[in-house]
Amino acid sequence: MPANSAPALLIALGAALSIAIAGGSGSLAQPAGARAQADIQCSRTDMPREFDCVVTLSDRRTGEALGGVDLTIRLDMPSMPMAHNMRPVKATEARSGTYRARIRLDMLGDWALQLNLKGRVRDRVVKTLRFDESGAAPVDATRTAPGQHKH
Ligand SMILES: [Cu+2]
Repeated sequence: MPANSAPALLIALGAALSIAIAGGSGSLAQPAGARAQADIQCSRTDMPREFDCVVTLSDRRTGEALGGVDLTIRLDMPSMPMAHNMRPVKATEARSGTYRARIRLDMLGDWALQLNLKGRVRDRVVKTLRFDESGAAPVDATRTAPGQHKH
């Protein structure tokens, strides 16, 4: 048996312990390295293919609202990557952690909304929604097969 195995184990335990302590104290400060949980709800407006979206951002670990984030939304149709050259939409913060954006789609159907967070928190979350005349609902992205729609 190697003579140094016991000290090595102690060092490993010490490292694990200090990581746990650092992780615990990290929740007290704001969120360097915080990961975002995003919820999005879009509703139709009076304009064709135009929707008002409300995005709620929170810290995935602590559940705290993520205010003061620079949020931009990119739009793409998963069934036709790059087919729609949509201008990214910058969201405005309505209240802490709640952001609004009005989006105008080329067509109805399934769209992936890529939420790009910068500033206080840097992260990227993709939500796929199905937009139709009545509004928008979440889509299981794995069920969106290519080639399902034609232009
Ligand atoms: Cu399309």
